[in-house]
Amino acid sequence: MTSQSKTGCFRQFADQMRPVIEAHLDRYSRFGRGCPDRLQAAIRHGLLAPGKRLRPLLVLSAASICGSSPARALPAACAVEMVHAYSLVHDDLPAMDDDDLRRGQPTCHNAFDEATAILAGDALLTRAFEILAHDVKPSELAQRCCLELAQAAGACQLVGGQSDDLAAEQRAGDLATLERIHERKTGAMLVASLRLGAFFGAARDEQLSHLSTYGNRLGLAFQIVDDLLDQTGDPQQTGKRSGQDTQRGKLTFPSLLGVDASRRRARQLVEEAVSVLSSLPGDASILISLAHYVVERNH
Ligand code: GRG
Repeated sequence: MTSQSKTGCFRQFADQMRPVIEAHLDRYSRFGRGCPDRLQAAIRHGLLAPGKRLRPLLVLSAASICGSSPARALPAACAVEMVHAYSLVHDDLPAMDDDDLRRGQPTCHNAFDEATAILAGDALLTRAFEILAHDVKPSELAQRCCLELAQAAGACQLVGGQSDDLAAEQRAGDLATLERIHERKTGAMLVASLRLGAFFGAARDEQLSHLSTYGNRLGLAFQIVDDLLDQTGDPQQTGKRSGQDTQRGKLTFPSLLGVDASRRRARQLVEEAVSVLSSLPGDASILISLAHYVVERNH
């Protein structure tokens, strides 16, 4: 099977749902009275810049595979993208990765200023939980989504992974350490996206556990490809500068394993991810195709 046909199903779903997700993100990032114009512009700069919308697409795919209409899960999909956008805005700051290009545009602190970028990130993070609390019904489902997302974005997962990643700069490390960092920094938000979507379909514990395994393997494969793109990618396509990881002395998969073994590890992780989907009752073709897209992507 060609790579185009393996990824076609996801691409078709993404092309159909991305404009819907983006219309909701547009609406959710208009704050009204009280929000300073410059702050709102910075929030929208970080959020609405052309991203892949992978996490919201995972929410909608998991909702669908577990028997819910994807439309019902749209507020949760937007909440996850808002947390992701906050993490990118803060990751790009001078105190963290100090990047000047993101999603093909100047990073938020470059387009505005550092204080405004910090506040834009803060506002994106809090808006995510406002959306869940306000727009997810019934309230028990909203509470469950808030808890899951807060844990994934918190000190033991996304923030903890980021902290360990920064601490690992310029230091030697092994594969187990690297994978543990990225299971939290990259994987936790992918796992949370899938679980939030599955909550809408009232998935059983066993289904949730399979989706978590899929998300964990997908997260590691995604990160390996991200590291490879930093080394070998085309900035015109990735929308960010290449070679940043090497420059900062980051612990990465290609620096530990080499390029070829990293590619093999990413493919192996995708096979593992796909294999757990066969035990799910719904049609998993979008998630299978998405996993292949993650290793084939060039941005
Ligand atoms: C600041 C708490 C905090 C965390 C930052 C997201 C993150 C953690 C760092 C971004 C740097 C990075 C390269 C992370 C690895 C993978 C990743 C999350 C890439 C960006 O996600 P994509 O490729 O981006 O889905 P788009 O722009 O398409 O949404």
